[in-house]
Amino acid sequence: MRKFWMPTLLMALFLGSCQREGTETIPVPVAEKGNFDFKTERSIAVDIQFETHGLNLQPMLGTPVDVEILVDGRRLQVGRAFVKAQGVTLDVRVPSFTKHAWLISPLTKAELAFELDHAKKSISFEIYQSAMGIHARKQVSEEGMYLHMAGMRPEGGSNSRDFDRDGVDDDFDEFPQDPARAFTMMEPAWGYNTYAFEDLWPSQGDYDFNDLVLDHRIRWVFNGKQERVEAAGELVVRAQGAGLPNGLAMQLLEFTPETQSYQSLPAGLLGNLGGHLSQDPSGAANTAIVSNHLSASLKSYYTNLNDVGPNRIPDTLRYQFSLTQPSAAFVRTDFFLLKGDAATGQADRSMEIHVCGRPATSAANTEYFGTYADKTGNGSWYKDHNSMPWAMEIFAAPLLLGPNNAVTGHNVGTWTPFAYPKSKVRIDIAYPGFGTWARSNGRSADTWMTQSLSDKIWIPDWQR
Ligand SMILES: [Ca+2]
Ligand SMILES: [Ca+2]
Ligand SMILES: [Ca+2]
Repeated sequence: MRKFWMPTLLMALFLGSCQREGTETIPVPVAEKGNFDFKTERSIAVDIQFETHGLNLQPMLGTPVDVEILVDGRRLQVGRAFVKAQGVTLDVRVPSFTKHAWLISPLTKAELAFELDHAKKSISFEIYQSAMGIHARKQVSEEGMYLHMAGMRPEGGSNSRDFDRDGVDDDFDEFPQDPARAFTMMEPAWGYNTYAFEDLWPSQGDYDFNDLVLDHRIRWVFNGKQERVEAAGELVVRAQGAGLPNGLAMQLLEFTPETQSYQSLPAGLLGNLGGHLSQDPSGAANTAIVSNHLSASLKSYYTNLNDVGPNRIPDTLRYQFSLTQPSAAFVRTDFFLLKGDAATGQADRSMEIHVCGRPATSAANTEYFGTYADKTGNGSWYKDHNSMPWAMEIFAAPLLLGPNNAVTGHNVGTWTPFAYPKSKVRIDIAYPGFGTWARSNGRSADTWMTQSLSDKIWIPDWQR
């Protein structure tokens, strides 16, 4: 179970090319064998079983352990778990470029440092990160950590101040009188992730990834057992192609670190939809509709594309949902485009365009798979014959490296939104590191999204 996934050394290949009228032929940067899913993040599963190391953390029960990473010279909290009798377990999403992580006890300031790299090494604690390997950077003594963490705790402290008896101390319980809720985590921890879509699927797109551009963040509520119970999120529609009456939908998926893949969750988990989420009439498991016609759903129509560029403040669509039972799974929200049908003026529920590597729902018409440029099949989802995706979710964190901005609607520290390419400008032209990143299966140039050619991207007016 606690296996490291050891990436095999893969040859970088140029497969195929993109021939477009009036432009030169440029090799498309693709990953070999199509097994690269263009992820700009890692999911790290942390599982520290203190008991197996003979440690008694009784005095620490109910107190948090935080995960912090280094971003732009600052350490930022990206996850939190609470010490249980058995140990600490949690999962966090971090940007791919993350090289170091720390586990911190806010109570005692004790910390463990970890280095994330591609090597497979044994570790003193049961901490694993399946895709790239996570191992102890310094051999911090377990005994030392125990003494330090435990020694700071007042006598008889454990659970003595847990009013609602959910296993989380009042001092750290965000809902101290609610046994069903204990704490919240924003994902990403700052800023927004950006979904960027091509909407010509199953035909080949032009790789400018601006037919629909959405910023997204979500705040999950956990109970004292580290299980997810409900969430609320925001979708900021930043750019939209004018051609089709596209829609947007959401499904809940489970992410499995061991295989770095997404699976369906048991049906019926998604409940109590609110805000801009409504029942999906297709009956597909754990899905909801955001909009059957995004342009019509928005207060003002805008494209933010073509020769005009971004000229409108984007609308923010807010939503909430709950889980019908608390889930310990690594639940992820997957927003997918419903392709517009010009004949009906509505989105076609059966034409789903997902971020690559994420499975279609049962409502998708499978007859489209394998047609035109689509090569979905054999466990590979939504990549074309050049192994390029139709959609990506670009993790927010690296964009903190950008300039300071007080962004209207995005006023989150120094976070800078992903600047999408101008119309007809391929993403690997606008972002010179993209090709290196793709050809290396994400090993190199993992901060490609921070280095663009300024005349190839749109920098929104409202950003300045
Ligand atoms: Ca409590
Ligand atoms: Ca509580
Ligand atoms: Ca496009």
